[in-house]
Amino acid sequence: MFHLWQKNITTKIKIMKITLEEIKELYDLPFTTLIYRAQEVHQKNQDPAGVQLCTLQSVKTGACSEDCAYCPQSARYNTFVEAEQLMDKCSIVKSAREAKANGASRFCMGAAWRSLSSTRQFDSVLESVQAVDNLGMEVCCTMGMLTEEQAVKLKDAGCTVYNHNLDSSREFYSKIITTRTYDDRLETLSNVRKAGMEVCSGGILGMGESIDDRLKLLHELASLDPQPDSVPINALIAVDGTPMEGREFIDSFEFVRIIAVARIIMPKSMVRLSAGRTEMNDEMQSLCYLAGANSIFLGDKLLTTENPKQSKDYELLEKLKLHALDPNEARAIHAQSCAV
Ligand code: SAM
Ligand code: DTB
Ligand code: SF4
Repeated sequence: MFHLWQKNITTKIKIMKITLEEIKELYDLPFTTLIYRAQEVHQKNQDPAGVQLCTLQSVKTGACSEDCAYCPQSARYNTFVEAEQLMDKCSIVKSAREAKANGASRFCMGAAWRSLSSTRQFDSVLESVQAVDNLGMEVCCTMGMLTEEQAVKLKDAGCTVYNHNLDSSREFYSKIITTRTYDDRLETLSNVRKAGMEVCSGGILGMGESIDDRLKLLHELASLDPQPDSVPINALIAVDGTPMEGREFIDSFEFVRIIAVARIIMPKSMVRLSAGRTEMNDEMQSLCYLAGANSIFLGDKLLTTENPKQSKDYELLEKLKLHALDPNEARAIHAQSCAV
């Protein structure tokens, strides 16, 4: 079945359009065959022992006007998050230096905004981006909706990647967010591409969506042309005070299957094991690596919630004899698919 949508053309890989039906067939394969297929694609298209290490810093926390049902930073829910102003350049650079010293190659700045609406704050973000870029780190931002003009300014300041998740299927999206639309999301992704930044886009699993919703999300992501450079797969962290409070953690095998399908249909993308790793034991995370995940967030905190201890992550990588990917290696892998 592999040859149906993926065909070697000389040395380059041409991504064929995959249908939702084909994605469903993959998802329903016997687990052993699915993992085998994912490994086959992984070994051919990625450094099989490389894991990209990214660090997150929340540079503006809480008090967000949006109503994303999963998010502890929405002003509409009463959660543990305390709102903080936009961090200044010096504090951001200090945090980036620490991340670099700890082995991270990508520094991702997150802001709880609907969009970058204030000129003063946007100018401050541009200065911080430039300063982190000067440290020689790969700079990523995730700050809500962007116009094409803003995207160009961010890119010119040294931001190489923009994270903006589709989060779920088009149908399920309107059940978890009412303050913006799926098309708003797609438009920002298109502006990011037009500006020449890399696209990082993925979603969240375990919010009450069906398996079909998850596969439709993968179909949307894989149909972006070019495909996203990285695909973060988050497991919902059900935070008290949000409408998701008390929701059970996603089934491990359903999660691993999604990682494997993502790897098969987006062979050149970095597949990032994102939120929810504190709930996953070493065995489950190893299964995710086996299924084709090759990127994680390193550091004790995500934006506002906990992440595994860094020392614990390094211990597991060592046990599995996996190594940290340097930024150029990760970029070179994806560049091959973008050249087609
Ligand atoms: N405000 C920006 C936005 O919405 O694009 C950037 C920050 S937002 C927190 C980035 C992503 O974090 C969301 O799109 C969602 O996928 C993920 N996220 C937020 N809260 C989460 C939670 N409780 N569990 C898992 N993932 C979560
Ligand atoms: C992504 O997909 N996951 C990260 C990053 N992109 C910005 C954020 C996860 C946030 C989890 C909840 C929190 O810590 O606030
Ligand atoms: Fe705001 Fe982003 Fe959280 Fe939605 S996910 S409430 S836009 S910070």
